[in-house]
Amino acid sequence: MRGAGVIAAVVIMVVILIGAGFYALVIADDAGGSVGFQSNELVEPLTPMAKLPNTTIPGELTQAPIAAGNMNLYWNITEDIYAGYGGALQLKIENRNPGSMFVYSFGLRWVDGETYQRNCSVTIASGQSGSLGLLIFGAPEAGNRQYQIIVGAAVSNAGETLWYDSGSMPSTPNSVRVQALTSSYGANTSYNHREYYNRVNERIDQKAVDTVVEDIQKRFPGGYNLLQVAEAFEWTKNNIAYQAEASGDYWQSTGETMGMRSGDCEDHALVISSIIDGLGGSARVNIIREHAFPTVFIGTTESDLLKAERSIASYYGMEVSEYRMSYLIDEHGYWMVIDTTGFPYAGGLPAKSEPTTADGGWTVLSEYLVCIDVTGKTSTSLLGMF
Ligand SMILES: [Ca+2]
Repeated sequence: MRGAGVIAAVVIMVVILIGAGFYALVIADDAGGSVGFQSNELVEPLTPMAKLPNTTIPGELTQAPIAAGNMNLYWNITEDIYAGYGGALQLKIENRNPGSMFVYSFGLRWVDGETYQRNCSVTIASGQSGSLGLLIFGAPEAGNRQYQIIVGAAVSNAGETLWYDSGSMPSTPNSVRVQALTSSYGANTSYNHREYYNRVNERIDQKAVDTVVEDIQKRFPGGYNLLQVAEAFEWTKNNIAYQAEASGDYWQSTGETMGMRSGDCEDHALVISSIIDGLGGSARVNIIREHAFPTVFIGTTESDLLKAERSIASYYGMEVSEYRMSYLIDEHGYWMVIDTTGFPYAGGLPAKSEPTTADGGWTVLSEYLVCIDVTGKTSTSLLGMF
């Protein structure tokens, strides 16, 4: 699976390197140095592993069936699902059985096709709801298709003295249109365009997010690491409402967005970039046609990339084989996408982008890609061309 993803990424790298060479020559700050990150300033995150789910049924098993099928399923699924590449969903269950439910797996099964499932470890009391988390799934060829949500669970009697393993239970089928893969736009990539560089960095504000940063560091202690980055992604997605602008393109400062608790894509990008900056990491805001999305530096080598994928997968309770990361490559290394308005997880496909291969290649839907380093500094040189 990794092979084709790397091939796609290498194509992107060539484009970016050409852009980097060009802009390095023409952009300089007041002191005559180039603006943006130097290689030795980029901070590589640590890659700790979160605990994977324990799927052991939490009690004495009985062979005498206890009915378990009385539940309501709620799921958010990516608006677009692509041939081969698939999509992502988040599942929530309301337990309407008289006893507790222990859910040890869930997934998506294409009718007449493949099944994608993963382990989880969620106990839900009678009458309560529980979130099972994230599933990243593949898909069949383009066209009208049907899928079922499947839930693997055990249910207890009312006193929780005995548990019965109900196995894998499917939902009724749901219809969806699977989209065809697209071709790469071959976006022309440039770096630290002065106007955008200042527009981004004037609005970066560590102080406006310092309580969020402290809270993330308490929950995921130790040095700057990728579990903190995933938590920053989830915090921003869950606490800043997405609010499209009625007209115009107003870039809120981080302080404004934190006050309003809402904003559109660039406002989200600036908040999460400020949090990454506060955590000690290196972020970027990437501007494309009708969209802006952030990325975070994760390392220089393929081995760094794999460690990063394992760490982020573990944050979501997944094996690395169940996870897929979208990233960009340039002369510095790998930059993971953290677009809180795109696919609903750290490393998910950004908005205004589409997959180009079943194995993880993707393209922005834009003729240009302007990458802006989040340094928190602005550049005021009148000598610069940009
Ligand atoms: Ca805005």
